[in-house]
This record gives sequence, structure tokens and C-alpha cells, in this order.
Amino acid sequence: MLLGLDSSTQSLTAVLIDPAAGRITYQLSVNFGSDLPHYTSPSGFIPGEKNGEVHANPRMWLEALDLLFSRLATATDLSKVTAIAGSGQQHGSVYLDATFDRRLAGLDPASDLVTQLSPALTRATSPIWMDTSTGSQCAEITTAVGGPAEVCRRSGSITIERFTGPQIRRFYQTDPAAYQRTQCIHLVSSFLASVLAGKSVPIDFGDGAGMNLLNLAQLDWDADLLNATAPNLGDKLLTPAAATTVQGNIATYFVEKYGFSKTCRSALFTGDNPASLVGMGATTPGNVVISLGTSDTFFAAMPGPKTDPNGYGHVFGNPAGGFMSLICFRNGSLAREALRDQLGLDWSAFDRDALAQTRTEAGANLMLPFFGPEITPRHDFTGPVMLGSTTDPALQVRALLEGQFLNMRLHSQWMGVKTERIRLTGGAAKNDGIAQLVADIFQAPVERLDVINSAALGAALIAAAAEGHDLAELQETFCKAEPGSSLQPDPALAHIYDDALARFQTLLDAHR
Ligand code: XUL
Repeated sequence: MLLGLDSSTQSLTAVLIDPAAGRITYQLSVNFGSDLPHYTSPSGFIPGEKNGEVHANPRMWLEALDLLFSRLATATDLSKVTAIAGSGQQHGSVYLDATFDRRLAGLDPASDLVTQLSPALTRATSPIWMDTSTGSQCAEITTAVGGPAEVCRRSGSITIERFTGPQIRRFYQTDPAAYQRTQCIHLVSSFLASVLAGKSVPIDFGDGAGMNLLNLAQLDWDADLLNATAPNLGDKLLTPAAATTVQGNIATYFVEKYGFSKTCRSALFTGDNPASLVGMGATTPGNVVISLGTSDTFFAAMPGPKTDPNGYGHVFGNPAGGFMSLICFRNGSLAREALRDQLGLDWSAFDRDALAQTRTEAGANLMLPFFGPEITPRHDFTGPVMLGSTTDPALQVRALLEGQFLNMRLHSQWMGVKTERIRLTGGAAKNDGIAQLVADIFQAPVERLDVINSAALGAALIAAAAEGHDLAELQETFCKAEPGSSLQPDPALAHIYDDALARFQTLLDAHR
């Protein structure tokens, strides 16, 4: 069996797979809010912080690991696990002193991880991806390196508030003594991988690219970005490596305490989005994953480290080799729900009636689908803009959804990869009307997958690949579309949406 872990914002999840039988044998989650209420983080982060700060308690992540393994050991035989890999929420960082490695090497199974490792923390709490406190640090790094296009060309993204480099700079500026004491900086992913391996292990290319520090072309830390971020930063980071690199065997602590085999290997961890690319079976270029959530995300494999000239999209390492894009759209279900409430509709009406009955009106009523500030494109929209004056609710619904997916198509063109297959996931993906619209706008088949924990499954597949299994074959088995869930694009709509795309661009340009 192979074990994949995913430490996300709200929970720690385990997925156990049996590659020979081609099935998931067990899945389990620890919820930070309900299982570990003493951290007073009901949604996994510390509520009520100011100045855009959003932090989480790294002790909680450690305690969750002990709790998850104790539950897993009761439910399954962990001695059958031959390798472990994992993923973490991206960008979050953990700061450790010179005692961290010694503490890891000497972990005593009679005690627990929090007690033994937390004295090594030089920063009590970890900034996570929701943190927006680093505007001035982003500007300083950008100026020092020669402007946003240069930072993007090197690191795959312009400086972004939640990315780890600007967060590290802020820590260095606000608490220089603690920064000085910090011997090693980890991401959530590499922190947990280090705990499992019983020694500090590298950050992988997938998660490392979310730091504004990794030079994508060289797949190594960029000396100028390091210097622009904080002094001696290069000394505090291990050389990055591929996610499928095996680091050695799991630490004795886990063997003795939870019954893992001494020969169980531990691979590197990656970011949750790169792991999801694997778990959604989308690691080869041409495959696109669209996840419909509070925010919508678009991610896709890319052969080379091409970057978004507008600086909206990000480029990360693809755990299967090559690269991937990640583009976030803030107005996802936030906007869908706002219009639904405004029109007093329910979702089934959206699907069954609104979209089905208005197919002849495809592309006719354009809408800029932004109910509030957007990040792709970056602009403080104050509300949607509708071209044309229809008051028909069904046509407004169609215009909103078309606007969302035209915007997605427009802002993913920089990748230069033809979309051959879309895998749709997230709450609204079940909606056949929405899925058909995505197929028509991108002119590519759309499939739905019944994968609940795509990042943890992806991590289990990475563990299998690190063990020598063929990743493409594993994905064929584990990442199959739900039977009957595939939808083909209507070729008659191809030119209609090409034309709508051009008009959408014009409308957008006129409102910024
Ligand atoms: C990606 C990002 C989020 C986190 C969520 O850039 O910030 O998707 O990875 O866990």
C-alpha cells in the first residue's frame, strides 16, 4: 500500500491505495476545527488578525499528524505501507532554529511531536496563503530585482502577497532577532515531510515555485531574488528537488509508535495544487482542470516554464516533470450565488431551464461577471457589467456563466497549450448545463471525476511513482471519469464563442 497525506487549510487527510488492486483502500481526515478545538482555529487559521495577516499554528499541524496516525493505526495495518508522500496548502511557512534537526533525529515515541518539536519554532505562528499583509515587501522585492516582468520571468509569478518570499521578508523586517535565530525555513509541505523523514528534507519544485524565490529555468533558488528578500536566506533553505525524490526511510518514531515498517520510504511533499494535478489525472499537456469553488481555479500541465505576460497566472513545477499553470478567479461561486440570490432562483432551475432553454442565445448577451474585486484580471470591479438590456433571468444566468468561462479562456491563452480535455471538479461541476457550457466555450470534451481528496490521492500516486510504478498507468486506473459524465462540445458554437471572446475582451478593456 501507498499512503498520501494532504495538510490543507482545514484538515489533514490520508488516502491509502493498493496499486495492484487498483483501488483506494482507506481514507480518513482529521479536522483542525472540530478534532483539535484547543487551537481555537475553527477553520484551520487563527481568526481576527489585523493588517491582512492570516496565520495558523504549526503545532496544530504536528498534533494532527499524531492524531491521524493513531486513528489510521487502529483502522488499518500500517506495516503494509511501502512509501509515503504528501502535499500541503501552498505558500505557508514554518521557521525553525538550529535544534530542529537534532530534535527530529532523536524523536522519542513515548512522547509526542508537539512536545518535542515545538521548542524549535522561532516564529510561533505561520503565515498562510490567505495572508495579504506584505504589499510593501512585494514592492521592495520587485524594485530590487528590476520590475514585475523580471520577477515573473524568473520565478513564474510577479510578487504576490501570499507567496513565501515576501512573507519571509516581512518576518525579517518585523522580528530581525528571530529571523537571525532561524536556521531553516520550511513550507507546510516540506515541514511535514521532514518530520516523517526524521531530518530536514528539501522543498520540491511544485511548492517551491510558490515562493517568488525559485528560478524556474534553472530549477534552483535565484540568487538575486534571495538577496532581495532577506539576508543569508540561501543558507536557510535546502537545495530544491523533484517531488518523486525518495529521502530515505520513515523515522523510527513512526515505526515504533504506529507500526510502520522500518523499510517504509518517505518521498518529498509538494503543494496541494501540484498534487491535485496528479490526482485529477491531468499531468500531461493538453489536460486542463477547472475547479469550481468559492473561487474558481484553472490549472493545467505545460511543457516549458512559459509565464503570463499580464502577471495574473502562476507557474509551478509539475510533480510528473515539466510545469503547470495555476490561475485563480476570485468571483467563482461568490458571483454565481450573488446572481442566484438577486434573481431568487435555485440551482436546479439554473441547470435545467436557464441553460437548456437558452442555447439558441449562446454568446448573445455578454456580461463582465465580477460582483466584487477580481484578481484575474486584477481590478477593483464594483459590480457586474451587462452588455444589452435583457431582464430575462435565464439569459442573465447564461450571460454570467458565459462571462466566467470566456474570462477563463481569455486569461489562460498565454500558456499556448491547446486544451484537449477538461476535467471539471468542485460543487458546481455536477451541473450538466454548466459542464456543457464549459465544453462549448473551450471546444473541448469535459469529464467529471468522482475524486473527493484529489491532493491526497495525487500524493499517494506520487509515492507510487517514487517507488517505480508507472504514473500514467496509475492515473488511468485511479483517475477515471465517472461513467456517463463526459460531454462533447458542439462544433456549431465554435465560431460563436470565438466571436464572443473578442467582444468580451473589448468590453473588458472598456471597463478598466
Ligand atoms: C494557491 C493557493 C491556494 C492554496 C490552498 O496559490 O494559494 O490554492 O494552495 O491550499
